[in-house]
Amino acid sequence: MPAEVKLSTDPDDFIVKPDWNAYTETEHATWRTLFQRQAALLPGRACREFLDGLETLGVAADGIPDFERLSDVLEGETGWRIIAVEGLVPDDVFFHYLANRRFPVTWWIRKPEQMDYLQEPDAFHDIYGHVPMLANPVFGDYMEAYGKGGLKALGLNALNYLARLYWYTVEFGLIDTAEGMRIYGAGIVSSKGESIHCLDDPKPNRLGFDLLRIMQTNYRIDDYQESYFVIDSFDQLFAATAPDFTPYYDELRRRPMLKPGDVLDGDKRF
Ligand code: HBI
Ligand code: FE
Repeated sequence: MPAEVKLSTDPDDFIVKPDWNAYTETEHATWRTLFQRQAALLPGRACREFLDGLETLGVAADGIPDFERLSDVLEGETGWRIIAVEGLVPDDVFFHYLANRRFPVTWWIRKPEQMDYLQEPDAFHDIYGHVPMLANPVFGDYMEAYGKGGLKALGLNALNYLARLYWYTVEFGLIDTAEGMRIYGAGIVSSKGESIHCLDDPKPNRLGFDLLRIMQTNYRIDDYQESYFVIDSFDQLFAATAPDFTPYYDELRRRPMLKPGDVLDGDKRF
């Protein structure tokens, strides 16, 4: 970790200890409904690594998982642990967690009237969406490297660029597999509507992964994505993001910013 980064706050201050027994039957029922909706949709849509992760970790339909137990199983797979938090944490704290193979999981779950849309992450998005991929060794390494890169980006005033990489990969990424186009992004697999939109709707662009192109591209937080970026493999993603980004940021400052729906001549289209 770069020594020059001094955290704004003690990262331990954001960690909470939710009492699993305090979840209500309504809250577990919300989890079950969301889980079953996605379980009906995701075979043939989500990538094998995600579906394997759910199974390996025992993330299941019965109810909101016990965080400590889930964390212990995950640690046995890849050394990652989950920590419970109230919600969004400051950027530097978020990156510090990732750099140390800790994934912050929001402990609360949405209300029954919010099944289809949330502005902020909740336990279903964070656990169902993000945690299964952390059981994959290559993806786990990518997330750790992203955290280290995030701390570095803060020192270089380049957070806006790096945040787009997270958005278009970790949250809304697609992968081209031998069986066809598949989802790995947490923002998609935790959303019924977007799980269908990203693969079945002809409107959005599905463009080949291109690191600098992604970091030039603004994203929308208020609607389904207009563009998705497609990787060939998790090894490709890890390798492309391994170099020092400092010269990339210099290059990006010279490039124009792109709108979410823009398509360039050089883009590979799927
Ligand atoms: N905090 N708990 C939490 N979860 C996030 O996904 C998150 C965050 N803080 C900041 C943040 N994400 C973003 O700044 C990064 O994606 C860049
Ligand atoms: Fe997320």
